[in-house]
Amino acid sequence: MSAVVDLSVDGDIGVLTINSPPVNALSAAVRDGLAAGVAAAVADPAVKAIVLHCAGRTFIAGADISEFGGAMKGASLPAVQAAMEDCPKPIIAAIHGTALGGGLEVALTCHYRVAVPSAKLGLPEVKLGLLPGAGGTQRLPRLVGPEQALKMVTSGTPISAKAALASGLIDEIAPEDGLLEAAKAFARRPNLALVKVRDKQDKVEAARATAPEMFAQFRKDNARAMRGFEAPEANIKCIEAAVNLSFDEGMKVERDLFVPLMMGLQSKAQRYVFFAERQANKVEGLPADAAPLTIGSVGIIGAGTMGGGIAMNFLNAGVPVTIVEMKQEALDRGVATIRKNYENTAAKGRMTAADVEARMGLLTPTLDMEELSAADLVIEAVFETMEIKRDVFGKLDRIAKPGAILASNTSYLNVDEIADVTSRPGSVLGLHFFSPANVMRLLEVVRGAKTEPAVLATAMATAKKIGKVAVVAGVCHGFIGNRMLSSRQAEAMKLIVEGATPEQVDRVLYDFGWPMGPFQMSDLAGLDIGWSAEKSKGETIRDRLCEAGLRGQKNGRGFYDYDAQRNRTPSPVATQIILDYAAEKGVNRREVGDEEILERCLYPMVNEGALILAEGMAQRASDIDIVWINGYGWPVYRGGPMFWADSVGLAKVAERLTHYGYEVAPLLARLAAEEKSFTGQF
Ligand code: T1G
Ligand code: NAD
Repeated sequence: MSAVVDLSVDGDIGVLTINSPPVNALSAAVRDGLAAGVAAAVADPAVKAIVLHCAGRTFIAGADISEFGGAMKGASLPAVQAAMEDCPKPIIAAIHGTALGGGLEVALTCHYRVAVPSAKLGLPEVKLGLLPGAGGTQRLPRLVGPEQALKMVTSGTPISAKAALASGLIDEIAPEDGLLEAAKAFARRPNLALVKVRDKQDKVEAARATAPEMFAQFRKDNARAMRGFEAPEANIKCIEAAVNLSFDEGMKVERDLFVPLMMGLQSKAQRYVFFAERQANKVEGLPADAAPLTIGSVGIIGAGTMGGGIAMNFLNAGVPVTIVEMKQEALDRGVATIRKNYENTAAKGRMTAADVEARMGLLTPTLDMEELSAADLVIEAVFETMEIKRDVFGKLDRIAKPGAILASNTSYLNVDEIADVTSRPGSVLGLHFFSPANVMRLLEVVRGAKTEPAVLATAMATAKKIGKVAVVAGVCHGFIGNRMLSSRQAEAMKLIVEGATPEQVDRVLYDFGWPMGPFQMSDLAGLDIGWSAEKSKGETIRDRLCEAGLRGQKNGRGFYDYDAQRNRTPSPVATQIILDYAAEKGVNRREVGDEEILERCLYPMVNEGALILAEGMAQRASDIDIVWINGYGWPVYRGGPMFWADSVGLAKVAERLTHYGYEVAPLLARLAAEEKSFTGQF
């Protein structure tokens, strides 16, 4: 047939096989191959029915995202789908791996669908700032009902084969190792009708009467999660059209809402992030033979806020963990927190009591660091002082087995200085998790000056194993994320001294798309992180807030006062401290506009990002964006700070930085002058 689609005939069954690694995406070649394959099968009198099957690890995982934004070549997807739906011979989709996006939409134009138990089926387009643009929003509700379809297209989360069978999305579950035979057997059923999903009206009509309430309630329940995104509401409108309009009218609504999303900046940003996340895992210059080492057991030192969360990642992946503390009370507290977290998850039905015990069963608490002698990887999460960390690594160096990887979860400190206290600096690196460590997807992998390639490769592979998005960072103060965060926090502090209020600054960044602003975040993290009463001299506003006993949410008093329900109101105490500080510094406070706040909080971050790139502390600009999206809540539909700066225009960013008295980073100045961008996306 074609390089990527083959038609073989087994008796009276034509088997169309797509073989286009890595994920059989619907590229032009695949579309052309499908069009030719269906035509050939129709023309072959021996063929009574057709099975659509994919080689490799998955069924079609969607349209080829890398083709978006370019001129479309080859057969159009609607044309291929029409040829399949209107085919005079039944077509059975044989699904394994993932049937996603355009892939599921192709399966929905087949007359029947068979899947193996491990298969996942979904329409994740909303995660790319899009909606299913090949009939998915009109055909899916006709099979599974509008309510289920609504959940699937607005969450983008695939469902299991079991759930797909229960909802009517598929017709049969095949044996895990017998998919093709089961699909052929299904195709040989006598008198198989040519069932066109587009003609199924029962479920949409049945929902019509109660639909308005259902859609209104859904919008209300999901308003917070959908805030700032354009695509979710467009998806909802399409499902509404499926309920209220004819199939063809609904298809027009889908098309009319799809195109502006596809052409829009949000989807451009989210597609960029899709590839950037996959790129981040690739370490430049790593020798091909730097094979990852096996991590069969992990040691963690410190069972505090971070140690406990880090442990859960490995327990979740079935890796035994030995956790060490200094005092029994701290150890008990740490272990109890882990168990409570699991029990909360079980209480929400997301895991069973047996799962809780299985994970806790993999955890060995101890006060004796010697028990780490067999661990393949040890992660230190003790207090953030160089002295304590060097002391711990000195001891660890004598205890850990040869070849063990020694990692620090330090937020800011110099990993090389920690490594130098050991006899094996090549086995040392930073593994910087983000709080809560069992939830946040980001892992900054801090490459030390002497970190060996295999150690780095192991860290990247381990990150994938525990479901983290790993980004390589160089050794500098605060690595990528915290280093840029410092510049934002510093500017935010200046702004409240000059006349803005913490509430105003927080509102501006909240409206930009962040879950919360810098002052709310400081209150949540705790105003006293890294603060000591002994050393405090009231030099900064934070010093003075802490000296006044304000600690943030943990004691209900910070930049905001918090009631028992955690509702916040601006703190008169904090406000007065800020006013007194400004007066003492002789600052004439003034009205500060929202745009100035946004520019002064974000442009310096970008400038710092340019310095980080130029120093090689990040491999690529998109890595910086992945850090901010997965570690600091940067709104994904704005693509991250570097992509966003490109969308604003680097000439403007440079001009505004100069206007605010910043020295523009040389890389930024050069790219602006050459009308280029950080990410190559503009
Ligand atoms: N298009 C192009 N490349 C893709 C791709 C796609 N749809 N999916 C994956 N890749 C590449 C990916 O970049 C990586 O490349 C390699 O495949 C392996 O992916 C009309 C508009 C399928 C669950 O959103 O969710 O259909 O880095 O590392 O962890 O309505 O990939 O090796 O060079 O992620 O095993 C909708 C996207 C498209 C699904 C596999 N579909 N893919 O995960 O491997 S829009 C999606 C995934 C659409 C229609 C619309 C995952 C996966 P490289 P990977 P994985
Ligand atoms: P924490 O104070 O909650 O916990 C530290 C734990 O280490 C305490 O329980 C303490 O008893 C234990 N400890 C100290 N010295 C020890 C030793 N010699 N042996 C065994 N246990 C010892 O602190 P945390 O917030 O979990 O931070 C730990 C590390 O993680 C720090 O380097 C911090 O900068 C970093 N970090 C923190 C966050 C965060 O948001 N809290 C995020 C990322 C990284």
